[in-house]
Amino acid sequence: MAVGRLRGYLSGVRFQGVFFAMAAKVEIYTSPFCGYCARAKRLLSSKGVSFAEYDVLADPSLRPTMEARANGGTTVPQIFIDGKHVGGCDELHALDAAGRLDPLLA
Ligand SMILES: N[C@@H](CCC(=O)N[C@@H](CS)C(=O)NCC(=O)O)C(=O)O
Repeated sequence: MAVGRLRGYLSGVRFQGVFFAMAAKVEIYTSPFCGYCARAKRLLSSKGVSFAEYDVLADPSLRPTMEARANGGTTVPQIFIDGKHVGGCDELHALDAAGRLDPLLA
C-alpha cells in the first residue's frame, strides 16, 4: 500500500489530504532468455501491475535469498506478492484462472 499527501488548488479552492493507494508489492526473480519469466511478467503487465524484478543471472548473489524465500525453489521465475510466495509462472497463471490473483493484487 502506498501512502502519500496531496496538496493543491482546484478552481481557486485549496485542498489537501492523504491518499492511500492500495497496490500489492510484487517481486519476481528472473533470468534473461527465460520463457516462463517472460510469460509471468506479461501476465502481470497485462493487469497494469508494476513489479520489482531481480535478475539472478546478472547478480548470482540473489540466488540463495530467492531459494530461501521460495522454500527451496531453484527455478525462475519465483514470484512474491506482499512478501508471500506465490510460486512460478504456472502457479501465477493457475491463481489467475481460479480468479484468485486479482484479489491478491488489489
Ligand atoms: N514450472 C515452472 C518452470 C520454470 C522453469 O523451468 N524455469 C527454467 C528457466 S525458463 C529454469 O529455471 N530452469 C533451471 C532449472 O530447471 O534448474 C514455472 O512455471 O515457473
